[in-house]
Parts: sequence; C-alpha cells; structure tokens
Amino acid sequence: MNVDRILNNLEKKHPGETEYLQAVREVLASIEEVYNENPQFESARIIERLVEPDRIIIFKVPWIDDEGDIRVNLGYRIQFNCAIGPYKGGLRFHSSVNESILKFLGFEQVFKNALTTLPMGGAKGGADFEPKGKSNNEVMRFCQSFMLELWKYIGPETDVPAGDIGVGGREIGYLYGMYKKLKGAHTGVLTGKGSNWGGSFIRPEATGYGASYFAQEMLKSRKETLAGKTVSVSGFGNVAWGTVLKATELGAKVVTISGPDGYIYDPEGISGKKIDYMLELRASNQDIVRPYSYVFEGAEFHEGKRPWEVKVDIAFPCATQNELNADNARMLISNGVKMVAEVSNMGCTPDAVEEFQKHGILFAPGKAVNAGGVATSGLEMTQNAMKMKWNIEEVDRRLREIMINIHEQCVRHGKRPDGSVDYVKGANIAGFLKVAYSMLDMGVI
Ligand code: 2IT
Repeated sequence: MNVDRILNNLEKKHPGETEYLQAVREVLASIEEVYNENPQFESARIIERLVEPDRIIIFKVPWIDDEGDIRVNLGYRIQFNCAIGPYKGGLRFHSSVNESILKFLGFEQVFKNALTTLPMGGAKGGADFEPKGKSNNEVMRFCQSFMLELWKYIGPETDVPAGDIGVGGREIGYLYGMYKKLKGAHTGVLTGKGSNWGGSFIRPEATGYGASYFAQEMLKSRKETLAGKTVSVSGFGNVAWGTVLKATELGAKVVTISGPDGYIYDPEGISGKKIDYMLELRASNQDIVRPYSYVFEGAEFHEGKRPWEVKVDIAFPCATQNELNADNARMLISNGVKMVAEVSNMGCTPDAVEEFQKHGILFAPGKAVNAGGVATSGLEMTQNAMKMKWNIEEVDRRLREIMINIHEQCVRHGKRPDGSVDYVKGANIAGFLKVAYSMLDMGVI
C-alpha cells in the first residue's frame, strides 16, 4: 500500500472533505505495516473498498416551524460498511453537519464497531438541522419529516441508527414513533430508546461509563487509578454527563465542563446535584454552560475559552472533533497532564496526538475509548431480539467486560518494543483486521 498515493487519489475525488481525509489518513498510517505483510489484502483491494462508503443517501427534510413558515434541511444516511453486521451508528443534528463530517464519522464507526466484539457494521447519518432554540414541537415535526424519508432505508437487520450530537432520548422518541407508525410494527430499529419501550438500561450513561472503565485499564499499566485524580472534561451533553458521573464515582475530581460559549472551572469538583444540573442545562436547548456559574458559588465561567488551560492529571475531550489542538496539547503537557483519553470522535487534531505521543503521555483514541456507547446499543439490539430486558447490573457487567476486551485488543496490536502502548495503532489494527478478514471471506461484493 502506498498511503500517499491512495490519499492523493481520494483528495482528487473528494476535494475539501478535510475531516474524512484526516480520519482515513490516520487509519492508513497505522495499518500500513500489517497491510503490507499480508498480500491478500492488496490483491483483494481491501483499502480501496474500505475507504469509500457502500452508499450515501441524501434527502430533503421539509418541516413547518412554529410561525407556520416552511423550512428545508438536508438529511443524510451514510451506510459505510456491513462486512461484520448490519449498518450501525448514530444520527447527528447540528448546523455543521455535511458530507465530510458524516463520512469521517461513518468511517471511524466501522473500526469502532469491530472493536466492540459485537456483529455491527458502520454507518452515520444526520442533518444540518440546528436544535438550538427550537421548540419541542418543532423538534418533533423535524424528526417526523426526517423519518418519513429515512424509514425506507433502515431496519433491525439492515441499518440501526442511534443518537449523536443533537439527538438524544427526546429525538429518538419522535423518530421511533414515526417509524413505528409507518412500519406498523414495533421493531428494534433505533437504539437509545426509552427504558419503557425497548431501550436498554445504561444506554444513556454508556459512552461515559465505558470511557471511565477504559481509562481505568490504561492507568492500571502505571499502577494507578482514577481515584484522587483531577480531571478536565469538555462538553456538557450526554457523553460529558456520563463521563463526569462515572469518573466522580470512581474517585476523580472533575473540575471543568464546556460549551460553545466557554468553559466552567469548578475547583470544588462537579459532583452530586451539579451533575444533575448538567441535564437541566442540556434540556434548556440553549447550548450554553454559563448559567452553571450563576447557580453554583465558586464556579468560574471563562468566556470563549476551552478548558485545556486548566492544570489537571487527566483530560477527557467529550465535545466534538478537533476540539483539542497542538497548542492545547502543549499547555496540558506543561501543566503536567498524565493521560488524555478522547471520548469525542477524533477529538484531538493529528498534531495534538503527536505532541502527546512524543512526550510519553498516555493517549487513546475515540474509537476505542467511546466504543461503550455503541457497544451498549449492540446490547440493546440483543435484548430487543430476545424480547426481554436485562437488569442494570447485567448491562453494566457486559459493558465493563467489553471495554476491558477493547483495551486488550489495543495492547495486543499496539505494544511498542519498550512495553508502552500505542493505542491509536492498536485500535486501528485490531478493528481493521476483523473487517478485512471478513471482507476476504465474503468475496468481491
Ligand atoms: O459515535 C458513536 O459511536 C455514537 N454516536 C453511538 C452510535 C450508536 O449506534 O449507538
């Protein structure tokens, strides 16, 4: 494989798709060695077949706002790869959504889902719909119109969407309601469903819980734990909430959360009622964290800034792609950070990752750290297929087992000669091999 040649061709075919090209570059650089060791991959053109999605579905989403005006958004579903199971991956509703972002997310999802040990292919979708400031009824009408088109392309054995940024329990409810009405059947076609109607316990918490379990495994190699560590978290949505909840339960002190408006520094630690308040902040639909500083004494709001300037032992980026750059990385390092675990997808820029690796900081990528979310979606699918529901302890035990397994896969494929672990390489190789061998088994299709 010639990584540069492949990337040059892709760049010509898909000019300007920077996030997608960034994600492909990172994976190809990691797997180059194992790819070249196995000539079967090259003769089956595995890379050429992996980097392009199976199909991209784009559709118009017309809906009526509260003033009676008609609005039109663009909806997408990118079915990337189904070698190891039905397409699976979230839906993102955000004004930034475009083809490049969804392709990068779909591409990452292929390898992430392979790491979970469960049979799920990779997909992603969403719309350039901005939920910020929209009423409940507007969100409902948008979701119904979105599903009126999407339902033709999904199903419990073909493609199972879930949430992502801007799509939480409320949106999944409206989407599922419309799907059920159109289909005339209660199927497990979405995950992240409400606990009363087919959802799994722990799914809302799963990404953050899984990230904390993964972090514990990383720290074990240095004979340390989360207990007593000072932690910075970015974002304040579902993923940040679950991370704060579990990291705090495991004895860490989380001192930051953030939004597009700036970050909160709470030196006392974000625990108890303050964690519940994160849900209120989210439900206000304003996409700001500033009100936290009005409610809790001693908390500072830093307008327009990111939390990476705060001195911490561990950083958990939980907001969005490329939210931590090389300058942020250098600041964290000079403040003595020991570990950075990406909980957002591709949360760190490539040069930030390089800084961490150069300085021997424990670093792990989103596709390993945040895989607990989609893994628990997989467990939801299993429960739906069995038409039964596991209790909280059962789901949590399985989630923890999966995260330990993902960590082992990273170590197996990413161990450096000096005994340290390159988690980026380990995660990419482990995910790639599972998908590539499956593609070889099934021939050219
Ligand atoms: O990025 C992700 O893994 C998700 N947004 C969750 C996907 C899922 O199908 O649960």
